[in-house]
Amino acid sequence: MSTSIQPNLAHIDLSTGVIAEALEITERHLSDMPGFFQDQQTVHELLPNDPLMYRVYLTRQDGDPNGLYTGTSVIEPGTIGREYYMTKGHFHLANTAPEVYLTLSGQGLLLMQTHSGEIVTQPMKPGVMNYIPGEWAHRTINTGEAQLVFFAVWPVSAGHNYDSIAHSGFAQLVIAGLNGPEIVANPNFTPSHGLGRE
Ligand code: M6P
Ligand code: ZN
Repeated sequence: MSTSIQPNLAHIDLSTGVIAEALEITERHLSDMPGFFQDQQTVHELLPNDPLMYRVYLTRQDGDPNGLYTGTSVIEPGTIGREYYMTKGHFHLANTAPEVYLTLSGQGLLLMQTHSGEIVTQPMKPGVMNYIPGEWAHRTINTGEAQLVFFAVWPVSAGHNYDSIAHSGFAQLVIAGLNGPEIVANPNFTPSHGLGRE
């Protein structure tokens, strides 16, 4: 008798993002993001305390290559210099694989960009769904004073390509201005135009 993939159920706390049945919890601290923030002096000062930037709770359907991952991400509030806490950001290895985010609590921004230089920025707040097409790198940024909590769904086959973003950065930075978040050009962005294979 063959074993079929079983239906799954998970309990998600809508304010904290904690998934009771999470099979994997990933924590990313400042030390996991070398070179991601512009203000290296502040990074240097904060590294001994190595603050938590975000957690990812993941549920998995093992053995289903055509399946979907589901998870939550919880980004802490805070800034490094003037830049808000954010995720590393990535392209998908299978570069046609899309992803969906649904914000559960908090406030933030979603930066998206393609290898050919297109840029789209979308707000994230409770009840907002963001659809990220394949080929668009994506990074989330907590611009609020509480945790930013969102639910995500993406294909098992997608995979994460961190190298391109770690090397080039995003074209835009989100910084704390006098009247709230400001989106500014990243002076250190090195576009990977035309490479398309990272
Ligand atoms: C979302 C999804 C995950 C991703 C996580 C953190 O939950 O996109 O696939 O791992 O955010 O983002 P990153 O992997 O870029 O650190
Ligand atoms: Zn993704």
